[in-house]
Amino acid sequence: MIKHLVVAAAFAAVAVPAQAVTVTQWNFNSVPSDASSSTGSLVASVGSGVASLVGGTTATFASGNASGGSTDPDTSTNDSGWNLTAWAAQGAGDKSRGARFDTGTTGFDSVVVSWDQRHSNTSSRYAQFQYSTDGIAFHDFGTAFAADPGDVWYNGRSVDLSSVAGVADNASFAFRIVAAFAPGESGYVASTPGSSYGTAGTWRFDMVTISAAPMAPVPEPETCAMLLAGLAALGVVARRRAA
Ligand SMILES: [Ca+2]
Ligand SMILES: [Ca+2]
Repeated sequence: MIKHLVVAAAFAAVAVPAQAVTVTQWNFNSVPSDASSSTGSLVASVGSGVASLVGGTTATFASGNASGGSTDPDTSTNDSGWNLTAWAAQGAGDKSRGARFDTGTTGFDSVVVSWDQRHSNTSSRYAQFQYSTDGIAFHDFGTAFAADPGDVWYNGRSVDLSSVAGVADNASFAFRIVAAFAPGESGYVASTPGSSYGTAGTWRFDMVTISAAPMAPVPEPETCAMLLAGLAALGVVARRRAA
């Protein structure tokens, strides 16, 4: 009886998937609140990580509430988004400018990244998500996210990296979101139809979130041996009792 319970418990521990948790998140809001969206913070609001600019973009903080708003539960005047501009010239620098986030995934698997993103009318319509497993080389994941039109928040953009080798349990994991040429073309397209792409357009980020599942600790070989020995002993006792 005891043996059966132990075996059942062991299988249950293996079969139940760990719940996803928020590993790192940026809401870009000032701490403490200063009631101004034009001031904000690049310090992660949950966990830790580094947010940085890629390829010559510059950034300010601007409202997370304007244009319909992000999903930030803080809808006060302190709700900021990270507002990027200074994009590459038309026809140049495909996938070279945007935002980068270094978080690492040590101790976690089933990694999902999500974020809210507002496109201005003249900003690049296409936003390509890229990941890195060494912090150096970045690889496209999926096709680019497309905005149509601009001056709108596209909330809950999400990529599921759980099947990508090297993403789980990796201190060097990083990702970036960069402006991409229109598919099959040699230049950018503005987010709003009829507008012209401009280097002064803006992308605004909010609620950049890394969700993942804590990995079960891997038992040491000695622990496995002890567990098997224990089960064997229980089996002997059970047989003796049955005899
Ligand atoms: Ca503020
Ligand atoms: Ca915010």
